[in-house]
Amino acid sequence: MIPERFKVLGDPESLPAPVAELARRGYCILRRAADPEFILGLSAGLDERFETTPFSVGAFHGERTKRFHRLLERCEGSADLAMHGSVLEAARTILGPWCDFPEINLTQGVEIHPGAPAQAPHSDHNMWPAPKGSMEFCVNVFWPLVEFTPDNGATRIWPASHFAPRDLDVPLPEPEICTMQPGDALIVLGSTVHAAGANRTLLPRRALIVSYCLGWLKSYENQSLAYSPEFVRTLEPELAAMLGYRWHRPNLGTYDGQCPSILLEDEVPDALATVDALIPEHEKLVAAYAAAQMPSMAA
Ligand SMILES: O=C(O)CCC(=O)C(=O)O
Ligand SMILES: [Fe+2]
Repeated sequence: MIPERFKVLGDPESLPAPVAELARRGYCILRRAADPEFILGLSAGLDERFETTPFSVGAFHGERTKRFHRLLERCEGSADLAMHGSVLEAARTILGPWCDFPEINLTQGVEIHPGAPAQAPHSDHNMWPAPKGSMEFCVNVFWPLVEFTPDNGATRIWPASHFAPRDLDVPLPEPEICTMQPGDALIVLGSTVHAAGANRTLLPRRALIVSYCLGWLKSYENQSLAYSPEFVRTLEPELAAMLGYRWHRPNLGTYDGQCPSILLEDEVPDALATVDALIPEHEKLVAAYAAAQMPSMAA
């Protein structure tokens, strides 16, 4: 069984396996999605960044956790994770029915330090105050940089919790503990209840998070402030688009009335025409209205 909203994706049997599992269970783990050596190399390059990052403030993020953002600029190689083929296919397939293309919601390095209590179980889509149940708002991907164990805070997941909004009066059942190795990737729907576990060991539990959301939403991290045009010019166009450097029909995320990819050109004119970026339905409406005006204009 899959929730009603995924029926638009077609026959579950013909979906890529991770997407079918996301639709059925609300999460999936891709084992060995990346080379463990590559992941350990990324982690080694982040020692100083984690060292200098202050502890988070507030009970949700957790005061025994460290988190930093703007990963694409701060962690060389992280663009490969953001653009990982199977992960991106899953994000695009799940979010595709409701937007032209997904955008990056956030990129984050996270350390759950010794003594950190378990995080409050939550669904990440609750950051958007809109009715839930008819579409997915985001797809999150956790890349462990160390082994995730039941003792060091491995992510906890409540399977099938993506079927219906959670009733806060009903206690949650026992979660699945996502034990994983560097190189694995855990993909979680925005509707699925999950949380970081408690760290009862002596070492931090370290991971990277890449979250994708509907291309027309306000994202957790303001991507186009996080990454300057000078930096984005160094990225591939599909990733630049997911960082706010492509407009989203109809007429969203524009710069001076045009597609913001203009900022990636060598010269940006000071005087620009405002250009339509409509969806076919709007184009038809506008054209039909213009056609209906023709006779009276001629008279
Ligand atoms: O780090 C984890 O295992 C989960 C973190 C999480 O869900 C969050 O910060 O929203
Ligand atoms: Fe979360």
